[in-house]
Amino acid sequence: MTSTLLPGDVIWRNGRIATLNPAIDTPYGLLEHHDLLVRDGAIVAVTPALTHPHCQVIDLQGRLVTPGLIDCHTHLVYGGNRAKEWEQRLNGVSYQHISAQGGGINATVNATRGTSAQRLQQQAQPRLTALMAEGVTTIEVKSGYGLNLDGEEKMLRVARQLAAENPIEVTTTLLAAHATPPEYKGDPDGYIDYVCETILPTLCQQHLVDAVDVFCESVGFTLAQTERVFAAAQALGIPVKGHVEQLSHLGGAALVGQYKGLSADHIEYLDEQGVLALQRAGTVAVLLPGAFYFLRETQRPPVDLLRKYHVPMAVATDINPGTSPFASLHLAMNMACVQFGLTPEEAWAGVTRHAARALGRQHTHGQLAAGFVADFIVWDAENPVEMVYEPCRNPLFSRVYRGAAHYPQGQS
Ligand code: DI6
Ligand code: FE
Repeated sequence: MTSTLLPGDVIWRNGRIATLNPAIDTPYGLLEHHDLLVRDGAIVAVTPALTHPHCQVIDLQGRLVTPGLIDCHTHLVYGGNRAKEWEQRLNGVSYQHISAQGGGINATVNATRGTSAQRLQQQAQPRLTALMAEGVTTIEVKSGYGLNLDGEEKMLRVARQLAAENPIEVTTTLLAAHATPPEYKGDPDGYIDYVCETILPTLCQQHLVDAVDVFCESVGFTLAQTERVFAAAQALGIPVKGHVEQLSHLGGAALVGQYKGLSADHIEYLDEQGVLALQRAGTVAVLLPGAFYFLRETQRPPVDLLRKYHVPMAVATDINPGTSPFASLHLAMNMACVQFGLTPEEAWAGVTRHAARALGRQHTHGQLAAGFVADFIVWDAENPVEMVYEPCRNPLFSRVYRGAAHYPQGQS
């Protein structure tokens, strides 16, 4: 099968292929002097020196190749920004005071509701472009700043439109249970009714929802409210994930495990019981060091316990205007190493194969192996550690999405 070449096949010749395939027992699953055989946007083989009577050959000239990066937790689409609020906070104004003046998540809800879909898309595009320029080929985008049917639908449609207009795969997550909107002030249970009975089923029916997320936190929703949303999602056959144990320990990660969720995200306050629940469920732990940094947190996620129980760790940007205004997955990898003690190889697994699992795409994305999508990055770098070590120097040479190469301006 692997050596039967067909017209139209493309051989990417002589790369140093960091496959991130855990079955290959070298750092990063690295294979020297290997070729990638690509057919119809997918990888058919990773082998040494293919012969090529009829098909196109692209010479990698010994360059490093990795899987395309996957940012598995983002709030990429939003209106406005919260720069003034951040400045106020650094000038000593309390978060409660800012919230009482309509700040915080609800400030972004206001701005997002008041911005047209077209404008939201225009504003999200530079953030997406920045991530793509670093080699991101799959991204998850959450709703959560509409908090009513129209607003959530608008955000998810913008995410789908970005996918239609860019060489990137976008998965959409409904985060209607992000905060209680002003119309339901004092009645979060009433809002959860509306989420479960109206927003979720309507948007699922429109095929806008790949997964469902809840902000399970003292400033978000209780464990019981979270469970109601998870049960409604499960009844519709939609996988769940959670913003859990970020600022306190409520038991949200164990609940995500109970629902065999895709991922438990943030998890600074996760305990050993919660780690075991993730292990049993096969749920990914998503680390978000940008939010940890921006909020000047001191409680670190339990990386040693996650390692001990072999819970896969992903790393994502969490890009959002309130707690992580960074469109850089390289920087998130660097922060995961510096702040949380991941090794660079763990950080790479966190933005490739483990991030793929957090999106339910572990059988097709996040590794360079036969049967996986032909999403890969060619780098002018010796070693994958360089992108983690020096996050502001981007050595991307070319970005290949479904077998088609995109070169940054000025190269070809
Ligand atoms: N956790 C966070 O850190 C963000 N959302 C969430 O669930 C905050 C988002 C924001 O402040 O706009
Ligand atoms: Fe988030």
